[in-house]
This record gives sequence, structure tokens and C-alpha cells, in this order.
Amino acid sequence: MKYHENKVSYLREVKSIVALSTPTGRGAIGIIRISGPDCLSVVSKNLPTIKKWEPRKAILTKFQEANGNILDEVLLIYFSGPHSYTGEDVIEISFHGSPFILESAINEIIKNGAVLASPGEFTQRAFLNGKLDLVQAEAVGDLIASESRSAHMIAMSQMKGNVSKILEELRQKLIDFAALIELELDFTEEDVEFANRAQLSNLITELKLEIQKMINSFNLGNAIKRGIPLIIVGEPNAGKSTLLNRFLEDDRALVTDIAGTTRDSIEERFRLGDHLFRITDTAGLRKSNDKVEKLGIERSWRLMSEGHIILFLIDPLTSVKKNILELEKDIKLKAPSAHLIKILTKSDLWNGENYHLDYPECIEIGIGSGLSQIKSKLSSIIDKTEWNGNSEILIANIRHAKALKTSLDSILKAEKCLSDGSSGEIISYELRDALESLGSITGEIIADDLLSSVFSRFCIGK
Ligand SMILES: Nc1nc2c(ncn2[C@@H]2O[C@H](COP(=O)(O)OP(=O)(O)OP(=O)(O)O)[C@@H](O)[C@H]2O)c(=O)[nH]1
Ligand SMILES: [Mg+2]
Repeated sequence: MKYHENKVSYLREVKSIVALSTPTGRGAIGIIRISGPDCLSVVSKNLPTIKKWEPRKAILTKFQEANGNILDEVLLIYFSGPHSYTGEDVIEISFHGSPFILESAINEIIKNGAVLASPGEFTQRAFLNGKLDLVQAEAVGDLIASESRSAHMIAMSQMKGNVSKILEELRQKLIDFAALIELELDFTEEDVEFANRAQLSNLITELKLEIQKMINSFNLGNAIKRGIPLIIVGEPNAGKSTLLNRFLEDDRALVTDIAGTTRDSIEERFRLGDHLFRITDTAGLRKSNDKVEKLGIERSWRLMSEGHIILFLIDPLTSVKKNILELEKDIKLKAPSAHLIKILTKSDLWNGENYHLDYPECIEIGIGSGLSQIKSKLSSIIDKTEWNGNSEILIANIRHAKALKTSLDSILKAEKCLSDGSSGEIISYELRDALESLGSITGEIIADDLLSSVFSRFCIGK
């Protein structure tokens, strides 16, 4: 089902929804939100003292149960539709944050005709009522989930409409051209060309570059949103788990002097400055006949290919230079685009020795030293990335990246048709496909099941 059909079916059966918008559990206050066309009548029995609903004014009143019992003294605000988050009439009621009070109040409101909201349903209604496009609606979810300043910045930029604006500009250019080509189809007898082919070819080149740039930005955008993948690798006993524990300031991983202690990978997260990192300790790399250890080592190699940054740990006291060089070569082959940071471990055991001749460009770490150098290096790598946090847009949503890819494929096909001298009909078909994929990102054109899957990832009450 397409967006407009979806909207019609939604408007036909719309009911008021209610949900707790603050986290469950005890708190100073708990906010219940109600949205829908009959929002006022749904709560009027519980709030009998309110005679006049003045929008956007805080009202202190009593919330009463059906049997007349006063459940709580509450503070509420009424937003009259369409001037509300959802575009419908909305009431937000602040209760004292007792789970008993909040549950009882929700039950009362449901008894009076509202239904419990499903995840993201408030935002879904905002989208269906044209208050937000789909990219902005998804940004609301990302904003709530953001765990670092950089993830927050991406979500804010998306919510402000920066991504939507660029997509809309691209779409508009394509629409103009597709329309001209389609006009030609009405005049096939006369053999006229409304759409200048050289201009179309320039436009296609421009769109290809723009879209490819956005697709490329997904790697970094996704890393920043979910946590930048940082993988610790090296030979057994190099000190990998020790370093993980130092990053986390916790004894998370087992550390022993037995080579092969870590068998399965261990993933944790930590924040450094504005960024969230996803750090993984891995099984030491060596040839092993042990079935379990072999599986762990295979996993270490697999994880490397997904790493944005790889910390390669070398214990110079026990390592053989030739093996380390080979390992480094293999790591670079496995993860050609990752940043590799080489680290010489256990420096407290070899103070005074100059291992830098054997292993140049390494950071040294030992008991109680070296961690701050690694952290500065991590920060400088991220700060040097092409994204400066403001002007450039970053694609951080896999749905957007996939739709951009589909759109690029159609544009490439249109380009081929153009160079083959194909008919306007075929070119316009490909351009329409590209437009449809671009339109699905902001929700201009969207299937029903996709819409549900977007909003099902939200929390209830948003
Ligand atoms: N003196 C000293 N010992 C260290 C240092 N880092 C690690 N060790 C010791 O080296 C041994 C191995 O450390 P781990 O952190 O378990 O090494 P690993 O790389 O995780 O080893 P596997 O899990 O077997 O691959 C332990 O006995 C640690 O206490 C260090 O900086 N200085
Ligand atoms: Mg270990």
C-alpha cells in the first residue's frame, strides 16, 4: 500500500492513543500523553474541574477515577491540533511518578475510549499528518537513542531537515527532467526533443556524484551512530584483554599468562570525548589445532574486516619480527580501509631497550602508562575524518543507504540508455524508478509494511 492509501485508511479508523512517555519505574514525575481527535472527551470524565481547555497553558488540576476517587494532583498542557507534535489534539499530563498511579491513570483513559499506543505511534501520526517527513521522524528515534555528542549531532542535523533538503533538491531536478521527457512522448509523431540530452547527461553525472558521496558517508555515519568499531588484535598473550580492561576501567575480560586465554570475542562500549566506541577484544592470532580456539581466531579475522580502527598489539619480548611483519601484511589485506594503530606492549618489562628500530611507528604501553597516547591517537583519527559535524551531511540509516543505492542503480541504467541513444520512454522509465527510490527515503512514496517496520523500532510513548 502506498503512502496516500495508508493515510486514508489511517484517517478512517483513527482513535485516540495513550501511553506513558517517560520510562517505566518510579520517578519524580511520569508523563502520560494522549493524542487523537476525541482526546478531550476521552479525559474529560477524569478531569471534571476543567471547564475551558486553553491550549499551551499549564493547568494544575485533579485527576479523578470513575468512582470519584482522586488519583493524583496533576499538571497538564493541552495542544490543540494541528498545532501539536502529532498534528492532532494532544494532552500531556504530568503525574507523580508512581508506577501504581501511572498504570491506574492509563487504565482509566483506556476505559474512556482511548487505545494503548503502539511503539512510535505518536511520531507515526506526526508523519501521516505531514508534521515531519520520514527522515525527520526516524531522526527523532535516533535522537532518543543517541549516546554520544557526535551521534546526537547527526540526529539533530537530520531532524532539522538537512538530509531531506538535499534529497528534495536532487528529486526536484530529476522530476523536472522526467517531466520534459514524458512530454516528448505525447509528441512522438513530431519527433521533437524537449529534454536536452547533453543537459540530462550533465545532470546524471552530478546526481551520480552526490548520491555516491552520500552512500560512502554511511560507513562513518553508521559507525558514529552505533559506536565506532575498534578491534584489538595480536598474538596470544600480547596484552589485548589487559588493554580492554584498561579502556573500560573494569576487569571485564579474563587475563592470565596462559597464551590463548581469550577464545571468544568480547564487545563493550566506552565513550571518549564526543564519540562512542565499540571495542572488541579478540582471540590471539596463531596457528591452533584446538577446535574452539580455531573458531575464535576465525572470528578475530572476520571482525577485523568490520573494524574502523584496529589496535595491533605486539609484545616485543616474545615476538618474532618476521611473524609480526607477516601478520601486519595479512591484517592490512583483511581490512584495507581500517586505520591501523600499532602498539608495543609491556614496556615496563623492557625499559631502556629500543624496540622502535624493529617495530617503527608504534605507541608504547606498559603497566600504568601509554593509554592516554592511544586515546589521543583515536581522537585525532576521528577528528581528521571528512565529517566536520556541521556542514556535511552523513547518512547514518541503513534504510536510507539502501534506497540511495537502488536509486543510483536506476540512474546508471538511465545513463546507459542515454549513451545507447534509447528512446525517451525507456529513459523516463529509469528516471521514474530513481525518483521512486529517492522518494521512499523521505516517505513521499512508501509501502505500508516499510512504514510499520520503521516505527516498530521506536519506544512506546514516542
Ligand atoms: N608486565 C606487564 N605485563 C602485562 C602487561 N599487559 C599484559 N600483561 C600480562 O601479560 C599476560 C597476558 O595478558 P592478556 O591481557 O591476557 O593477553 P591477551 O593478549 O589477552 O592474551 P590471549 O587472550 O591469550 O590472546 C598476563 O599475565 C598479563 O598480566 C603489561 O603492560 N606489563
Ligand atoms: Mg585475552
